[in-house]
Amino acid sequence: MGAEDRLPVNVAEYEARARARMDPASFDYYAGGAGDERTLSENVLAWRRWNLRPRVLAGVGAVSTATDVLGSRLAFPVIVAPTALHRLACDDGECATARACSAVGTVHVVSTVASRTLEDIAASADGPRWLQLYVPREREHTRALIRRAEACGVSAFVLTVDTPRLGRRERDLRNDFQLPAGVEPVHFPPLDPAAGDPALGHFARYANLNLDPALDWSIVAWLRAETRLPLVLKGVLTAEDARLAAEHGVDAVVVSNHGGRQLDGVVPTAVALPEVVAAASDRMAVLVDGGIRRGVDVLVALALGATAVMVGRPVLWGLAADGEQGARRVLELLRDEIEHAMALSGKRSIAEIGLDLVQPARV
Ligand code: FNR
Ligand code: LAC
Repeated sequence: MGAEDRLPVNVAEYEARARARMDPASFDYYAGGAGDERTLSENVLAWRRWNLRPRVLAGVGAVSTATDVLGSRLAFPVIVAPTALHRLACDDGECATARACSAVGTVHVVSTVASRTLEDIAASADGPRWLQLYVPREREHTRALIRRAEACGVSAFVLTVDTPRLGRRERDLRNDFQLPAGVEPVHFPPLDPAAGDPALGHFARYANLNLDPALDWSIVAWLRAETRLPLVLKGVLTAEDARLAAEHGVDAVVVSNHGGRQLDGVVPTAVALPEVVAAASDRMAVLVDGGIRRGVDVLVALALGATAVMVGRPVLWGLAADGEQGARRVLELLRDEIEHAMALSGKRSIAEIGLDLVQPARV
């Protein structure tokens, strides 16, 4: 049996398969980060700077990975992060992702930069489903998107706060990354080809025109007045901002550096997580994403105080390798790795995972 015939056995093998199957510029858009890609690689390494402290004879005949986040039931504590343009990976795009999430029992966070409409996504699979928001200058646009999302059964909104403008991704500049024919951010207004900074590639120009760099904390009150659904802020890396988020009454934050795609050199999320948890986890849920590739990374995140994690690229690799089935299998691999690591470290439920499970690696 050749390597191409058997199913990948981990996320890294899905990445290799995605690389072999995708158009190189689209792969680079998914895989790449800002600047020297320091934060991109440090995100992955930082989870591995923790070791587990397993307990024995803990009666792990039955292990449950289930948990709840903001009223949504998760079969395991991994949420699909909002990522743009799933049709770069497979034709069904976000509709395939929605079916994969529904099959495994987790939340799909749909990006504002989706390449399938919210209505088509909602028709493809039952939720739970949240919508990530980028807020352009014309607030009417966001108001209309919120109404559409509510009509589609979305159960929370995720405001991304680390992107007043797009990060400088050198792979995309080098490739002059263009959207392939037929793949579009369907929730953005159509691009005027003459608008925006001509020094940037087509996609970056398009994205920047749909971001409001002047956003400040007053947007939280504006969103609160627009919707009664839970509000999550994604992209918080400091205790200061976590406290402000709690004071503004948000329901959760995601400790995130956008997968290393925004400001290169910012702190890896595994390092930022403890200070955010200390500042605010008594007042709101704390989620985390960035560089999570293994079930044991998820155990470390939960031990450090996260309620659940999000994964971005792993799901894109699954989609690119094998469409809906690939995305589903990536999520199942993570679920099985979490269950296995819980059994071998003596944890029967998510609630039993605490700070005593980890210690800094000293090798
Ligand atoms: C993203 N991310 C992102 N975040 C967001 O809020 N809105 C978006 O549209 C996108 N788009 C996007 C596209 C691609 C190709 C990637 C890789 C990422 C960031 C994403 O939600 C998440 O924070 C990171 O992907 C987490 O890091 P990992 O799991 O990819 O390492
Ligand atoms: C990205 C944007 C769209 O990371 O969030 O490419």
